[in-house]
Amino acid sequence: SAPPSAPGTAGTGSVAPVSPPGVPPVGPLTVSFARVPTLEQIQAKNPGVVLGGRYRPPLCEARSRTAVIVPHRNREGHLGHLLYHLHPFLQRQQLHYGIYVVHQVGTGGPQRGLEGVWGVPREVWGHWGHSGVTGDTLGTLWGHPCDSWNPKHTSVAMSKFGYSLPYPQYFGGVSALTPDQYMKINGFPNEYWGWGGEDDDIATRVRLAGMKISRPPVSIGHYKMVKHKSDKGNEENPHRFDLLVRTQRSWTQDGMNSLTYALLAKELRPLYTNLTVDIGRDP
Ligand code: BGN
Repeated sequence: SAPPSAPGTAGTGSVAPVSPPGVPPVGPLTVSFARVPTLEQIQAKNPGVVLGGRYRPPLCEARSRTAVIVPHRNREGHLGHLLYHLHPFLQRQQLHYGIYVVHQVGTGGPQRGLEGVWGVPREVWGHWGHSGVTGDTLGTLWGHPCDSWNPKHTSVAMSKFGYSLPYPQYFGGVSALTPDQYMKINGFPNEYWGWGGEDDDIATRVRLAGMKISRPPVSIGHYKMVKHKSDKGNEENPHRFDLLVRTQRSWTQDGMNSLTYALLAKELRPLYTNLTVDIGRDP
């Protein structure tokens, strides 16, 4: 059934402009991972970015603000590639944004997956309180959404899946939600440790909360992943099948309303805000 339409939304028939006014399209990008750019090189190319990795378009007021949330652990080279491409993408879309890199430290045992399972730290809400994007994959963001009612899955064409969806309900990689949407699904689950299943849980939450997954066309949602070996401490989660069977019963109790963590550090770096959080350990 069709989702109820939210007041003030454009409706599904309208089309957002291909590129923001005054910004000439640059077309498809060639992304090479041959050399990791240094933070100094990235800073020099992005003079409009201020301390904490924030930017606002100089000639207009953005309609919303965007917090880009990057779950990160032990992949410094990847962060260089991401920042190098992401800052110019976001500026060309004339977004008012900030990039938040969230490092997790665990106190032992296998740690929670890298894919943003621990949710959006309250510190980010406090500062930005608007749409969030999570993921550890490079790609364009889908700016200026016409459909403001539904959560967005933006990484619809990833290199590791031959630039198509691996399965229709796939919600992994990069997604974008407004705070309202995030609260409607009670945030992300906290019970998944290790690799796999948490994105399927989030997709189920979206459905159970009466929303649908909204996606950009493949030509826009193109993502090239940095190749990497499976992370130590992020082995496949053997409990993920059992957890997924329980989502329908557990999602209202497990999520934003049960999230606990300690903020250990918050540093404003030139190209991003660095948050270090302790999310505890696998029970
Ligand atoms: C799926 C994983 C996702 C992962 C994609 C793509 C599970 C749950 C099995 C019931 N889901 O199989 O988490 O993003 O593959 O790699 O493992």
